[in-house]
Amino acid sequence: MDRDALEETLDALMFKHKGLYFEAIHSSPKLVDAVEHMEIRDSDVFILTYPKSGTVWTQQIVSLIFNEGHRNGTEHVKNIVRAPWIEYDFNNADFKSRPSPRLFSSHLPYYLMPKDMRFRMGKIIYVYRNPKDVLVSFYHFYNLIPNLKSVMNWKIFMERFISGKVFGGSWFDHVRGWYTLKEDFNMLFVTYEEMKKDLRSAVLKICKFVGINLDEKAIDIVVEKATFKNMKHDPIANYRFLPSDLVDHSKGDFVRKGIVGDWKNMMTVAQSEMFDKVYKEKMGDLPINFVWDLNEEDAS
Ligand code: PPS
Repeated sequence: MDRDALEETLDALMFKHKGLYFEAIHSSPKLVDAVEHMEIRDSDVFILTYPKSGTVWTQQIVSLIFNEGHRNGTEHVKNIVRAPWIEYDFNNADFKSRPSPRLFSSHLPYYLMPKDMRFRMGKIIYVYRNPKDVLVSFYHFYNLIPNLKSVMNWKIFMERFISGKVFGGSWFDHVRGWYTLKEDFNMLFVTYEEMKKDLRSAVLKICKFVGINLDEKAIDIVVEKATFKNMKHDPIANYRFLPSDLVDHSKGDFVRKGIVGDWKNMMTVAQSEMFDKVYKEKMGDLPINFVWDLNEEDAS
């Protein structure tokens, strides 16, 4: 497939609304618009991420923190039911009838969130990850889309990621927007890399933020059930329930590699340097540090 044909195929998977690209099968402009007017309860907890930054992992952690039945294994409810998406409709969830505390998931930028949240209503756990690993994870994710695997092109995908022509729009705008507006919202910032480095501390940090006190044993269970080893084989975390015309499960796992620094296996030196340059231009003025590799611990 030549470049134009591939770009056309990728474009057809999305729609653009209010400056952002959305996956077209589970969302619509109407659904996105409705989010703005969603009624918020103070006890609501939102797992907020740019795609491929640790959403499913955080859904697992938060759901384990909130639900004893999830910890002791008596409930096998899908993550998307425990913490439904607000801008994507997978299961026709009726938000209003849900008992508090309600958990939600979203990839939205700050400006499309429910209006009430600008008055610090509800809680947001914002998980972010170094963008080179996000890009690589995203590329592999697109390869799971039927018919794309054989035609995907790493170089073209990288260009599209940098220009924000992927599900969720621009990583740079997403992180910058949320970070800059953080005082307007009731937010906790957690990085994928800190979760990787010390999962227990990240779990405790989240517990403190959402105001839940678990005993040591319960914390042990949350941590154990949220390890990569456990989630790698969990059919729910891997979206195995999605039909094969949406996800080609034979091509790989959604919970794929789960490491920090996988970009080194994908990017050439020239590509990495080009990305660094873009990163510096777009994010250089922000006091955010990323860990690009857990061995190096370099934050630049
Ligand atoms: S999505 O599509 O936006 O909801 O994807 P998201 O869940 O945000 O990101 C998927 C990546 O998260 C990794 N993951 C984990 N890493 C470490 N530990 C655990 N437990 C874990 N669970 C999910 C998953 O493997 C994807 O990253 P990559 O780099 O592709 O492996």
